Amino acid sequence: PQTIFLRDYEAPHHWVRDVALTFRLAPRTTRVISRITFVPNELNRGDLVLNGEELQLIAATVDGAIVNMEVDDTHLRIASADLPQKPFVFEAEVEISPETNTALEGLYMSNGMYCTQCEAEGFRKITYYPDRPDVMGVFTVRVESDLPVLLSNGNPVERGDGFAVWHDPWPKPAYLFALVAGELVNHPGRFTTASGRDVELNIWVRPGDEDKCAFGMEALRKSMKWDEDTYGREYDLDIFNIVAVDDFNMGAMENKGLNIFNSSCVLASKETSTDANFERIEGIIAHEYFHNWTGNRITCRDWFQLCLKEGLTVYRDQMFSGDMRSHAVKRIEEVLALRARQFREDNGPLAHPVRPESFVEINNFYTATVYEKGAEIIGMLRRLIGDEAYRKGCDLYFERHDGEAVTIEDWLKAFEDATGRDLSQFARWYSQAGTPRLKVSESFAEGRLTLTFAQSTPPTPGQPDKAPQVLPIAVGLIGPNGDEVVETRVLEMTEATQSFTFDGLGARPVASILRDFSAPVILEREMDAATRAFLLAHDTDPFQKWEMGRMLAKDTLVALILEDTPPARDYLDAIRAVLTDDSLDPAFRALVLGLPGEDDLAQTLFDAGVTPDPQKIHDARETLRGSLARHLSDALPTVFRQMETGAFVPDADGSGKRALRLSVLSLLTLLDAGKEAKALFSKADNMTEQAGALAALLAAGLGEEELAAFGQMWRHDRLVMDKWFALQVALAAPARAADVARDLSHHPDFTMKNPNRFRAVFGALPGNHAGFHHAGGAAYALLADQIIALDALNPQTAARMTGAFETWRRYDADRQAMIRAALERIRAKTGLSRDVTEMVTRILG
Ligand code: HT7
Ligand code: ZN
Repeated sequence: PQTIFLRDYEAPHHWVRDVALTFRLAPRTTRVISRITFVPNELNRGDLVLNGEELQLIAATVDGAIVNMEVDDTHLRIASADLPQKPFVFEAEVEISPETNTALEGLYMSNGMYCTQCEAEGFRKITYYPDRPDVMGVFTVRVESDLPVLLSNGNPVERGDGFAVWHDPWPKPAYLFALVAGELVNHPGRFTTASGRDVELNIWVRPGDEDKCAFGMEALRKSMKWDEDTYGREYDLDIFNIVAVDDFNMGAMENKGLNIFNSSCVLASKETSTDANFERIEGIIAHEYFHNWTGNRITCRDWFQLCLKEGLTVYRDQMFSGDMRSHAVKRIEEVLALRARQFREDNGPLAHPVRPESFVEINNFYTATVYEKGAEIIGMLRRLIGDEAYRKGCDLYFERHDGEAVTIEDWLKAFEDATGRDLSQFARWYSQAGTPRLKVSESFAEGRLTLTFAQSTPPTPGQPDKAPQVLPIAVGLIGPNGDEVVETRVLEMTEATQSFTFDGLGARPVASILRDFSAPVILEREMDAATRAFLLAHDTDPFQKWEMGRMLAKDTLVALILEDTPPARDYLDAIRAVLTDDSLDPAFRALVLGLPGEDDLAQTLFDAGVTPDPQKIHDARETLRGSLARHLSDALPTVFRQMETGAFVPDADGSGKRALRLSVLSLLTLLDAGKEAKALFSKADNMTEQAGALAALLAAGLGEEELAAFGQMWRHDRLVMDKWFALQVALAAPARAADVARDLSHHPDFTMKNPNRFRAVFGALPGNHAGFHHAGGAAYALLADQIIALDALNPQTAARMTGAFETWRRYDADRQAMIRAALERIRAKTGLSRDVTEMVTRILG
């Protein structure tokens, strides 16, 4: 397959002025009639090059006349010599087959409903078009079908018997095109913008799901208000539609005025959704809505600039969620996710810069690095320049580039111009892959504390050498009596090695370094357990406070794994102090009680030069859970009762209490043979507690009956059944995990055609670390079989699943050989997609 390079970017030969599309919908014979006005690009004249895949061309003309054209599997090309050298109209009629489109890209069908997914390059499966984000056009769409609900982008202009016409006045790239047709019902709402525009809001769902839309609607209204208050950005159409679709490759899509959502990311009710689901839905609704400005009004020049819209929009949704809930808790959750997904990626064969320099299949670059590290970069920029300058730079960016398709350079230039700062070194964050290691050493003499930092970034594929990056390091100082003696200060590190001093200190303080996780680095700091416990007790920065508990837990687990050393009493007492401290937010206490995951521990051991043994890691974690349960046995029942919430409200307060209650329950279950968990399972009136109780039982090797009851109770609810599938695999005993997943893949409700269901089983399998890596390699072989089978239907989702193997070089020679064999078997499959081929090749290295 062909590799595309950033350095080869060339402007298109033709711009698009306007596009009129007519869709005559039929499951296997949809006709798409297009009328596109093209304008030659004076600065880069050449042939008309249109993308087109899986299209049956019926007819095409230029200004009404038949002209010579070359058509192959991927393009339609008309030579410049055969084209008018002024604006012209290209008309085409093609036929496509939505019903047989299992890749879920382009126009496809899901439960009898038509829907589209065009990002990144799906529009080319709908009609011939310059399917690249720098070509923006004004779309008018006529949808013809007998289905009752016919939707497209923009505002409705006409509705008649069997048809609807939509017009979107805002020029947009093809990847933001959307169409939906089906038997849907709506949950309506309204929003009046700051300037007085009255906007109709709708969430469209399958009949029966209408009682699960209220939370999403409220999240949408809050997002609209927040973007006005925080960024001065208003909505710009008369209507905003959201549609829930069951078969969807990712979470949601920000099509202009017509967001399409994976139903798991919008439908919510207390009976069927957990607190985590509610939080995620609120965040994703906000994310897609915020794209209206960061992505839609200002879009990307080319797909290498993906982080321009995704990193920024993730950062915006994170800040929104912090404002709606708790910034402290949100930040810890963000760091947990960043380390688990992005650091893991940055540390292995799939490492790539936030702005990659080449790709084979762009769908493989919707990664944690582009999204989450991209968001961290925005956070660092803001930390370095301050809140006011950040807003000034954003305002300038919006004012300067509205309606344009731009680059990271344009983004940074707005901040350089707004602040007068040179951001050329900062820009390395976009081009250098890998997670910087930051070593710190400390000295104290005559009231002066000196912190000396040294940064280095390990080699990553294609990038052997790295230059120093700009690191904002937030530091505060805690005096020996536990009081904060110096409040948070942001040190700006630009050199490979650099020292910073704090003067006028009476006694030697304890430094709290990298507060709020001010830069996405791995901090290497020598620190004894007593100092960690001191900061856990006294740090005023919630992230650092949590981090100290985390490190104590990690050290305890590593000592258990390597030397069988039982947990130190000091550690257990420190955890008890947090658990029983009523002045602390329950959500925070739950986070401190949570132990590092097995994958995290495997990486920690590998970094320390030890080959991880997955079973040993699993056993050590279970041993520590047992020790904690016994040590805290008197406190657990009390906290369990204190955290009862009464009526279910999916807010920060309620979800925090339930999180702590369930963490406690998971330990209690190890002591009471599941008595409390069984009782909670049967009386719970909400999914958080019902699924939490079931998880506690399964983790303790109990809960057979409850599992069966859960499956029976929810057999008609596809989203809850996804939980039923996933829990069994995630919490299976390591020796049984592959068998459980295999058996579930033969369950009558298992289908490969639904990505949510596939992920529930085969996304959960690598999540069961000791199960996935169980000796013998059954899980590796099973996952490889499944990826091969899925690839024939849905290459995009199949390619994502290969990431399970990205850490293969951590393990022993036997495991490496088995994983290599699995990957090579996938790669050898005839007809393998470009998506999976690229991923497997990169992972093998
Ligand atoms: N911008 C979207 C990314 C996306 C996507 C969404 C659904 C299906 C396939 C997709 N390919 C790319 C989602 C977002 O980041 O908001
Ligand atoms: Zn996005």
